[in-house]
Amino acid sequence: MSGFLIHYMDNTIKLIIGASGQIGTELTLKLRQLFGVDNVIASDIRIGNTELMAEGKFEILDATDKNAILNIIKKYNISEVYSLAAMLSVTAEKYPHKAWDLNMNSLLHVLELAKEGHINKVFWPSSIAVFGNSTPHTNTPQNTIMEPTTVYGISKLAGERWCDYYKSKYNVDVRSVRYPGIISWKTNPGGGTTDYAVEIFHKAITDRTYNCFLSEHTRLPMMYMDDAVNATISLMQTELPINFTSYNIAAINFTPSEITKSIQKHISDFSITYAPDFRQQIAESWPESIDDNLAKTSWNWKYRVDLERMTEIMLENLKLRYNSK
Ligand code: AKB
Repeated sequence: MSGFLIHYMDNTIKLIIGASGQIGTELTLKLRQLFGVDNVIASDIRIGNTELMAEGKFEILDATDKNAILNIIKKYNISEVYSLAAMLSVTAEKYPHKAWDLNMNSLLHVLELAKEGHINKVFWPSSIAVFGNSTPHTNTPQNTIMEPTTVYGISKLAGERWCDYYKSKYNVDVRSVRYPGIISWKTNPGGGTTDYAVEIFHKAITDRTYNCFLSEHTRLPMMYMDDAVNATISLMQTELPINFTSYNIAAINFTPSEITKSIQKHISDFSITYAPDFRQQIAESWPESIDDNLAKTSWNWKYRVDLERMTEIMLENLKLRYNSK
């Protein structure tokens, strides 16, 4: 992973719940690099990719089982938990009750464990899905109208309120950002509306064409994985006062047509077709761009990877992967 090389003086043991997922995988790898393999415990309900499994400790864990989480906390003397297990926007529409159960209980268990004094610090991801049709779509402010229309968005908004409640009522140190769509090549996303922006790179290499489930001019906020991981770790490490629970963070934003043009600079015969489906409605309810001034001024957040650089990194790494098969 390119990017930041800050070294932190921190020997606390960290547990990642949902470590086999898209963000979990790369967050775990980066935390191990920064804090030492023995100080980072990965866990998930399913095993992760070869790199994640080969490198360090891994536990099979059901994020909805509070006792199982507590047992791992005690076993490894964990003091920080990154609680990433969640069902994303598209899958959550298919299984609303299961999604609510997973997204809420996994968070509430960790907040309770922090309240009971078993752990000192919690990271929990929120999302741009907390916003809805009535939210201003351009430069969406930190504090604004929030009327999410998806089960996933409702669970993220409720989660933000729970985090805030535990923070103000029980003094739990819980930190959070609202991730936009995250783009990466190591682990695929699964079940999200922004997943097209990863699929398109795979298809550009394997098929030279992509049939997009969003329409040509649907603009969404996005971020390259290194920036998302950097945001997460720097928020967890900052000693500056963290007064707000879930921070807006922003990097790039683009439409399917714009990302196509960026890919065509490297693969000139790449083409795209459009067949918008039910995911179009979800995308249209979300912001096009995000105002992240509060994160910038509160804990010095800044993204690094723009659309052109991200396209280069994605194509370079995926070409290597497909050529080695
Ligand atoms: C999704 O598309 O559901 C996620 C998100 C924006 O949180 N990537």
